Amino acid sequence: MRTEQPKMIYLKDYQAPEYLIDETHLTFELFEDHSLVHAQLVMRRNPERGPGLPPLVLDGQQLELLSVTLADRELSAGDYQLTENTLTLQPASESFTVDTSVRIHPETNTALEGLYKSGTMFCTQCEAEGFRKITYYLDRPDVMSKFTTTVVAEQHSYPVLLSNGNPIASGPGEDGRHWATWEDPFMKPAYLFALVAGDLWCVEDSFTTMTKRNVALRIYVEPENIDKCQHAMNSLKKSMRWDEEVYGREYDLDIFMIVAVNDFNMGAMENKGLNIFNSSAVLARAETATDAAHQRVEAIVAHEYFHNWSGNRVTCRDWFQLSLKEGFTVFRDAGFSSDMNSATVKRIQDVAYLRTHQFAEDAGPMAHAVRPDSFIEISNFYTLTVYEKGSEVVGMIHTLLGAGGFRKGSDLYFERHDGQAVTCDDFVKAMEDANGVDLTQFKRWYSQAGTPRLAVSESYDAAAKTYSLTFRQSCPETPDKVEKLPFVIPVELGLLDSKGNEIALRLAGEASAQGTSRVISVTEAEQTFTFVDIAEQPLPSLLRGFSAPVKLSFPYNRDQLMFLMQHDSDGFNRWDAGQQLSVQVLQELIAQQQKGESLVLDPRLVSALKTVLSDESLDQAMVAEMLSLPSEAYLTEISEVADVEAIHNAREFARKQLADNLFEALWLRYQANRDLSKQTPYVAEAEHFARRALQNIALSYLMLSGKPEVLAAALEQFENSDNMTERLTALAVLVNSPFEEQKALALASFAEHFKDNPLVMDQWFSVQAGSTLPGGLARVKALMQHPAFNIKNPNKVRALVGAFAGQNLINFHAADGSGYRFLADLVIELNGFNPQIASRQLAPLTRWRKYDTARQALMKAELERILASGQLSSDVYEVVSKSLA
Ligand code: B3K
Ligand code: ZN
Repeated sequence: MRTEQPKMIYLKDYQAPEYLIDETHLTFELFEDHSLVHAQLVMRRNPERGPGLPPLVLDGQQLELLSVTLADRELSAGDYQLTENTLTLQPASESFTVDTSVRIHPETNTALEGLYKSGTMFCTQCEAEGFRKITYYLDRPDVMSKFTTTVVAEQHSYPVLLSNGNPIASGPGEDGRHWATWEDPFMKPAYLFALVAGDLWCVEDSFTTMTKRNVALRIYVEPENIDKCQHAMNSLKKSMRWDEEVYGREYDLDIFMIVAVNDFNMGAMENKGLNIFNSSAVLARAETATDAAHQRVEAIVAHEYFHNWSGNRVTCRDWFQLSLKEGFTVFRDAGFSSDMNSATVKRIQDVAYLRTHQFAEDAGPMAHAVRPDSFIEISNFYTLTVYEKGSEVVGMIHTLLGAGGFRKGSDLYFERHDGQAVTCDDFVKAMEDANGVDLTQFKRWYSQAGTPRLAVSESYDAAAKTYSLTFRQSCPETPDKVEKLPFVIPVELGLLDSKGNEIALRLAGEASAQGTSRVISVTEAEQTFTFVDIAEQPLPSLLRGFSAPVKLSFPYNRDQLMFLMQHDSDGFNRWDAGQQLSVQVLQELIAQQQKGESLVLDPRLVSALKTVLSDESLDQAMVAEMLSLPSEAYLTEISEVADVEAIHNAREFARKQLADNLFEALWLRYQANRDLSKQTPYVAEAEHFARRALQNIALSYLMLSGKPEVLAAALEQFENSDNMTERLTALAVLVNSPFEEQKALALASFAEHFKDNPLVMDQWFSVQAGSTLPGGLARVKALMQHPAFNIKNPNKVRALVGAFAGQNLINFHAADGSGYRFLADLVIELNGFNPQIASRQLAPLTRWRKYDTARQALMKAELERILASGQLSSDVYEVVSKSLA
């Protein structure tokens, strides 16, 4: 816990380090009640910083200094200065060695940063600034060093001793202890350091790289999970091949390891050669993990693997550049997932997520640019903006340069900067140089926060056969108050004629038409593009594939949206037309509800979805996506003032109407797919994901009918499924139904069956936390007393509290403020032992400006109560203080 006043750090203050660390030699002696860390740092003055020998200021937190030696002379207390966060020494020559010994306490480290224990095993998490909790160091990413690591521990409890790189020696020690030494030949910053010691089993495989080198692949887990690693291993091998084929990137060490741990603050970590994963991002098999969990494992394994090049070989100069590695790597993993599964469905899911959550972040008090220019606590900046919007920014470069041009740029980037710590500017420069283009204006995407709006209007001149589209861009003010200049917005578009055919696109001034779908760049505040040879009034299909992260508006009427749903050649835009239609219809219902009128659903939505549902040629996953109404969270995001009850009631009303009106069609598709499920063993592949997705969304609609045959079907699916995807959906529909007796029985039998599997129990918690039936908070409070709940375990907190506050909006936003009070109490408690998780859970309260004045006051009061609660971590302090500013 901090005692110093949190302070703002600015990008403009960046300076290269005064000293460099060429070699880092670490020895860890692990014990049950403390651990000792001996570090030998081979250092020199950074020639970039010129002559002179300024003091050497090493970072260190929560370390008990036992000894320090500078250039072979042991120092006494007067020879150095110690503060809460630093150790300062005075070097006497340009090159020297620093040796320190410190005592640390992984066994009581509940923040899960630095060296800590997860269950019985030791593990580390160093990014961003956790290494300073292990030893005194220059803990910044532009200090890259060659590491050797020796781990010494008791042999019986910790038979497996791992660190980065290749194993070079091991042997027995005294008193039943043993040791192992690892050497990492690649220079790396300290945030990529890792150590694991535990009683682990491993699944082993191998991969032959494009230059025919053999790489050993190992996934380490606790013994009871050894049967749940195959999917992650398959995903790893696919990722390695894909990165060779698509980016020309080959793996570089002789061994690649993944370790699964149960207590982890996020998904996973890309430590060099030794990725450490939240067990939820590794373990997957049919009986215990859903299709979504399988796809998440595949994506995260790929993401961490891809970091080996985008992050590790080429790393960040400073933490303001975080999106350099994260935005790019998300873009890479999205490309991989698209290639492994359905590209359109992947895009739909990513965009729905971005629009709901990143747009909300961008409109809230924590809004920041993809490359922020200040922060208090870097852990707060692992955000949707840095990751997801950062990926969109890289994606726009890809769109502007084309796949070939982008590949030339990435090749140049990796070649030019291998082994370096660089900036987002260096990335863009490589793209520019490889393609001979100027991206100066484009770079505003890195420095300007906020979601741009793009209002589009049309005009058709029948006599001249010209069709003009006028684009007006603007960007709302964000807390940084930075003036917004026009962005470069790539808009992919097409024009449809009245039969739904695509029209050849020729802009005024062009000699000939250039295809039927093309990208235009909007670069000015207002800009008009005129198409010629347009024989009839067309219907535009705009922002195909969501070619830029903007809020586009065009005055479509509902019939036009239905037309696009059927005829647009762009799958993403077909879905998006359906979403826009649903939004219009739902907003109408919300308005009816607010005026106290009786609710009437526009029958066009029913008939549009009926058409979708009866189209057997459509990818079933697409059908499932098109049947999914915009979420309450998204409807909240697009509201001026979100009316919690009206949004919930309108959406539930629409769902019930759709269920009643589409019953036959839903029932047919449900039964056909459930029959197939019964005949086919579980396969984790796109076509099967698609079939189950449609089956499950059909079931959740059908259940709203309350018909006994549907209840019987849900119970049948719950009891007989061989996989978690079907079983969990059946449980969820029962939990959200009025059938109290069946619900209670299902919950009890599920818990009894899976009580020893913590990841499955997380899903059991989430399903209940997400139930929008009245009494949500009481249910969540009761579940916190359940023996499987543990507030110290981040997965449990996310499964129960995160699901409640983030997804169960009608209960969380109860008008009496009880949900807010509950969350604030929890944040205050979490702040005491895990600041990163506390700060994450706080997010729903930061959105207070979206709600009515009564709720605003209640939410603000809770934020103020947190602020006044005493010793706040810098993590929580930053989010709360910015939210109240
Ligand atoms: N780089 C890590 C995230 C570290 C978060 C530190 N608070 C995982 C990832 O993005 O791959
Ligand atoms: Zn990452």
